Amino acid sequence: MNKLRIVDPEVACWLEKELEREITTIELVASENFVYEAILEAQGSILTNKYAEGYPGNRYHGGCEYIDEIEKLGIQRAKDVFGAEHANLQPHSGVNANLAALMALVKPGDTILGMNLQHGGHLSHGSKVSIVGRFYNAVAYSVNRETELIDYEEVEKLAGEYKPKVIIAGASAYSRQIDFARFRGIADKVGAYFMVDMAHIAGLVAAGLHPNPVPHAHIVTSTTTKTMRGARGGIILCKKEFAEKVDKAIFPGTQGGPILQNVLAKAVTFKIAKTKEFREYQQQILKNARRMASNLHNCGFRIVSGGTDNHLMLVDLRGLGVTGQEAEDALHRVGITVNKNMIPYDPNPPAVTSGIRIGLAAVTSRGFVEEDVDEIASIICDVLKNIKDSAEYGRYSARVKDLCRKHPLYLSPLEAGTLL
Ligand code: DSN
Repeated sequence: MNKLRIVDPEVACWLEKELEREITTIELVASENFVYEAILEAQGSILTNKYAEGYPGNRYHGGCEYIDEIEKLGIQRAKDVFGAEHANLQPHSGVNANLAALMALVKPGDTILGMNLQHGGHLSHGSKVSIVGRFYNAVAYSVNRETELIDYEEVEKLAGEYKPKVIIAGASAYSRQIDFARFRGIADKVGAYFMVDMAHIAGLVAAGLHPNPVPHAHIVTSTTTKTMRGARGGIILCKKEFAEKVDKAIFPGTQGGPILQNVLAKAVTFKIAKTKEFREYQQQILKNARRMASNLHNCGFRIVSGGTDNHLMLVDLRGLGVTGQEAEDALHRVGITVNKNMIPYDPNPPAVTSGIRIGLAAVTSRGFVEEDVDEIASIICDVLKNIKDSAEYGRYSARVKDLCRKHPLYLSPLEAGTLL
């Protein structure tokens, strides 16, 4: 940061503050993570200088001989990790990946069927406030009111009724495994394409700890952040028959030049994803998530759907008479970061909510194990059960700082190991 401090001390100061925040607080936002230092180096590299519209061997700018090698390597690694026939590493983000995937499969005005945003889906799966909801005739499926699991019977019923051209599976706030084979069966029945957005669970999929959607879906999109713990940005995986359409939907369809430092970082992400340490990391995420859900349950909180199969959970706070916003604010004051989140059939609006979402990927990157999760859960429990008693907040903050000191950021076993 030496140069940045000289050139722009004002933003350098805020950047240092953000680093301090990350080091001194407990990060439980389910879509966030702490990347490997190799990823930071790749994303801060001189590839930001380069333009390379097009694809390896077929560019619209000169001087791409090394870029081509990097992108080809990244594509090959992505295909290896997920068993895909084709990969595109250029989407700037998960939403860009979803837009391009839809552009490759359907025309504006066509009907698509995705998961209800308020039941755990993503904005870009058809919400009216997203460009996807404006371009396409989006219909949404729900989770069952009793089980809070995806209602596959409703998916089938809606698919029969609306005859969508694409059915989308994948979620931002769903803690259970998704039955991709069942989705594909429904899609085949009505002649729809099947698309999966695996952004949240991609790391678990890469490690073989969540069923892989790639064999079932026509197109799979993802980000390489979240559980992948890698580059900022999106990817698209697909069968060979969609390769050309997908590539054209990214460039020139919806993007210009790729962000090459991110493409480089994606290549590194996929190299790391093949290591034994990465698999162990993903296993620990699952152990930590289960431990958190069981501790919060024992403390009297209701976990949506009764538990978790992945890295996250939704906590229903209605029993405490606390809203999601109040919980987020109170936890923030003691140094624990979560986000308020709608629970299925939430009586409160999105800006208030009745729940919080908790993810374990980031703290697991710091080296937190089950006994540390016990302490986080105990702090959450104490804060939320005594939310009005702010005199106690100092004590809770001290417990948070103790945990952060125990597991300093950016000194994980993987960094210390022989790989990087
Ligand atoms: N939907 C955002 C989240 O899950 O936090 C990002 O994908």
